[in-house]
Amino acid sequence: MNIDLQTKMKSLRWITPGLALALAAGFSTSACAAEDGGSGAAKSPNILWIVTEDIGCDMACYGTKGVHTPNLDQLAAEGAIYTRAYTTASICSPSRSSFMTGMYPHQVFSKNMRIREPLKKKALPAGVDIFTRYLREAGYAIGFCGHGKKDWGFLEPKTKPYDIMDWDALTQKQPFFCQYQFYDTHRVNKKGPDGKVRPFLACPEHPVDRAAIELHPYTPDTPEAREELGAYLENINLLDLKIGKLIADLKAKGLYENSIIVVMGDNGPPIFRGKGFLYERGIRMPLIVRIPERFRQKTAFSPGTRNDELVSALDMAATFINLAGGKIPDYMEGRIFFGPNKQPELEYLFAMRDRHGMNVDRCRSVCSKRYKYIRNYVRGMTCFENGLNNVAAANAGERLFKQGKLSTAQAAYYQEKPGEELYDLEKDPFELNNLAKDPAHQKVLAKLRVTLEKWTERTGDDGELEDPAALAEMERLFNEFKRARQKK
Ligand SMILES: [Ca+2]
Repeated sequence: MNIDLQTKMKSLRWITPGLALALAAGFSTSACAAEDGGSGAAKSPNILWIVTEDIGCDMACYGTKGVHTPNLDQLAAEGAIYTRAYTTASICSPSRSSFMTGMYPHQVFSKNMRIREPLKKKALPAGVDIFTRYLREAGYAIGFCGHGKKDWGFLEPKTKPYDIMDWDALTQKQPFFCQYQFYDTHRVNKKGPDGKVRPFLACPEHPVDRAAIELHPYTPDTPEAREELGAYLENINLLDLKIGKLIADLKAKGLYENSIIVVMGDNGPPIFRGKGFLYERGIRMPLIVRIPERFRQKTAFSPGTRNDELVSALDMAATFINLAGGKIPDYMEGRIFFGPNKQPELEYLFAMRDRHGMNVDRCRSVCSKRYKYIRNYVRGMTCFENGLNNVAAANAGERLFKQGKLSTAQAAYYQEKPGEELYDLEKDPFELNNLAKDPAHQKVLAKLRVTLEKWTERTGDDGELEDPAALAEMERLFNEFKRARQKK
């Protein structure tokens, strides 16, 4: 063991009364005791942080029908399921840049989705770093396993963010922090054995019945939408199988009862109102936390808890550093959302969307426990243009829209976005009834508008769109790249 005295002292807070008695009696209570040189001190917990892709709260434990997710459901049954957890951006690069630093995307120069020449990536602001550094400083071995996507919008910092990329090698170290990533729920557009291009990988073990899927009311009900949503849900079944194997391996290694497990997504699924949008489908992520009994203390939750606190992806950094007994840097925006020193729930969470590829937009949102306010700064755009164009389900919906065959809720996707949107999430969870012009809600609207403005000022969100000349050059290079790829 290579933990300094300070870290060891901090780890003592994890001793439960029962364990303290056992230790006093000289019992070896776990497989870890031997690694502690026989001192009997409770070790700091391992932290296994499972990061999944483009996913919503679509597991059986969240109430979704027709999926087969026994492993995630079991984690939720043994731990806590969070129903109001949000990312800060609705697409990979800004979201990941944000949760890996504990800062909002624009604070780390990453509000736009990926930076290509001639736009230059910037280094992180002075003093800001990837949060894994603070866990390493607290004595943790830092692992990065599974799918190796970083996708940060800033230059990689000089301090190495990860030490070990091999799961078996990492789990030899105690305590470890592992960011274990799965790509499965990301769209792949691969040819299947029948030669047909499938948007997602299949899960033959647990297929999803497309006809039985419950579509959200804003989704045009077409065979294309059912196929895409069904394929996406089937991928969640596939993801669940893989997470099950990972947990089985953790158990086989004797580490399950010594590891805190956190499962979360990076942004919403690539379907209507999902990835690319600040609606619930775009930024509300699944979040499941399991704490082994030996690290559960009075302030922590009991197994099977449903937690409706507002939690941000920004909270991961602060929470993990705290679990490791490290020092949380002052610049971080997040709070400790569980564990010792848990901090109170925030009144508001903020999210943003800017340029995605060549799709320029600028939207901001603030949500409270009850309401969500969205500000759309670029006018004259539809959701269709803003996100899912060239996707079969969206195109099929457009055909019906042109024929006047969509409901009001479905048609909104193909109509100009309003400048301001206000939703009562309690009464209207699908965000169908925009209250921004409702006289009865002007006070709420004004309050959220001011809250967003204050946040804009405090966090230095300049919101400026990029230089049009640089964007035009980037578009030219992007199209060149696309043409070259098509020729292959
Ligand atoms: Ca993603």
